[in-house]
Amino acid sequence: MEKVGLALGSNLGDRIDILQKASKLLVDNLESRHCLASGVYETAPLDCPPGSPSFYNAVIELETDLPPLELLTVCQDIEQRLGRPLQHEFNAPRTVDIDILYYGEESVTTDRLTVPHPRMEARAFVQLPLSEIRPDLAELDSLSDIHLCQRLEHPLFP
Ligand code: PH2
Ligand code: MG
Ligand code: MG
Repeated sequence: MEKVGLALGSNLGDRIDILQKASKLLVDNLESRHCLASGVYETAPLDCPPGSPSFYNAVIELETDLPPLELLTVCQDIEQRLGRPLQHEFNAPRTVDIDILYYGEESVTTDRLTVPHPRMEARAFVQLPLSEIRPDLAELDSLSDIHLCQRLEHPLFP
């Protein structure tokens, strides 16, 4: 069993409902008995097309026996079930994006997947929720976009 960190983001549709559904589908599909869930943050879009709606972001940690690429397939299947087309424009608004942040202590470099996530360190919309569940892994100093993240009252698991 490996502990895996997953970043969830939604900026299209009923964002809280979609994040809650995605979290439940992940726990159910992975049959994970371990689950750490951050709060949900509303965050300003970073590196997205002009006029993109704001995001809801959260991070969860689960455990799985699946190897990294099979875990990625599960994440992509759930993205599609929740209305995200498999082929999509770069950073276009999406019902849900599920990114693998870390997979235990493993590094993965393939065409489909790079773990740890190459951009997770610089992003407040990842580091802030991560700091709630794994403060040992988060680095909050020197984040330029931290003021663009607002913690909401909605729980990920209602
Ligand atoms: N995801 C991106 C690009 N930009 N900005 C915010 N605020 N939240 C995201 O989840 C996000 C983003 C690429 O997946
Ligand atoms: Mg992403
Ligand atoms: Mg993604």
